[in-house]
Amino acid sequence: MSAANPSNPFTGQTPRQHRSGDFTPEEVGLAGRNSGLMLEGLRYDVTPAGMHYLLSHFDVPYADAAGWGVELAGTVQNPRRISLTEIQGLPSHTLRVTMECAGNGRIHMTPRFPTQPWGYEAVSTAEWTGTPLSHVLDAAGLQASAKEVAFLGADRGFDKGIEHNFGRSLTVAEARRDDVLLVWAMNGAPLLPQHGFPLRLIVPGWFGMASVKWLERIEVLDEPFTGFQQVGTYRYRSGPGDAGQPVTHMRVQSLMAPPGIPDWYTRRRLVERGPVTIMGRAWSGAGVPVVKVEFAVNAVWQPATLEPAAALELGRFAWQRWQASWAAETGEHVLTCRATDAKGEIQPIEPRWDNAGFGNNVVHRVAVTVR
Ligand SMILES: Nc1nc2c(c(=O)[nH]1)N[C@H]1C(S)=C(S)[C@@H](COP(=O)(O)O)O[C@H]1N2
Ligand SMILES: [Mo]
Repeated sequence: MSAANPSNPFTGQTPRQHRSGDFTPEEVGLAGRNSGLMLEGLRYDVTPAGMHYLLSHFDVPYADAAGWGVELAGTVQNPRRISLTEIQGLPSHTLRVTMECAGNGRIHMTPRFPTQPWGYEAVSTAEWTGTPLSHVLDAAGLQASAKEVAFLGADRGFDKGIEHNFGRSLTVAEARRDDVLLVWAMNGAPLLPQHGFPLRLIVPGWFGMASVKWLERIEVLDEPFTGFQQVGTYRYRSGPGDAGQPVTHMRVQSLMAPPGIPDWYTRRRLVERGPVTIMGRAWSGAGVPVVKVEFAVNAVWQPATLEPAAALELGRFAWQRWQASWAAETGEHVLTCRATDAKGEIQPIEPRWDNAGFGNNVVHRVAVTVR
């Protein structure tokens, strides 16, 4: 560690190296703070708030709703502060949205990048109530030169030696979509502190990092946003030297609720022989519906029954239920599911490499013993 900059004790940190095998104490510490959806929770159409997956980079801010407001700044006609009460007075609606962390599936890449060690479980669905962001952008009055809108949270910390508030941006066109919401309620109740109380952004169809929590500042920019969470991470990169491509929408994906009962430590499943109904969920990004789910026992594929995508606005961004029948025979088995979306994208059988483990939509496999 360098002593050259006493105001930043993290500048001289050794870059993290990819690794295999045992998890580091740091990875285990992050896994204890940031929880995943317990896969049995896939049975709920809407994930109960306390079961919703969680990812917070820094500390959860201790926030007071009474004094909360959002600073509107940058290339706007009326730079101003808009209070939470004023935002809540704007026309509101509720959207059912499936949100997935871009790092979901990271531990299935070998070697893995040491950070939040997600398996399959960083995904959930909630009903978010708020006002379209466009109402607030209209109140500020965007100037013609505006290109991007940046969203800054109240949480602050360091990553790779850089001190910053968590912040992300969208192009003006994307930010103006009527499904991009400023949200104050989750599943009909005020946001929980860890999910962004008292106000967050929800960007349906995108990976979770776009949905900035504890939103306190909106900055309209004439040029691309260069905040750390926009340019220093969330890029698909083949290796450390690659500039890469931005991580944006979710990829086609499916999961199953593991059948039977688990072993406490290994999570291996025990199922009784005979007919078993397997259920799960499938989704994709950018509001693209899933059109096919397949289910395999020991790599022999069969079609699953798939609930059609909701035609209604309420469910356009929500996962779809699927189910399949299995005549379970005594022995050891591997169950697998995979989805295909309306654009013809299909989940890969083996993970695609990414330097930081982003965007892994490899098929879900569950090992089962039948007795
Ligand atoms: N301010 C702020 N917003 C944030 C984050 C954060 O650390 N700080 N994490 C992002 C990431 S990476 C994800 S996946 C989602 C997770 O939202 P949840 O914790 O409500 O499930 O929030 C996003 N918004
Ligand atoms: Mo994330």
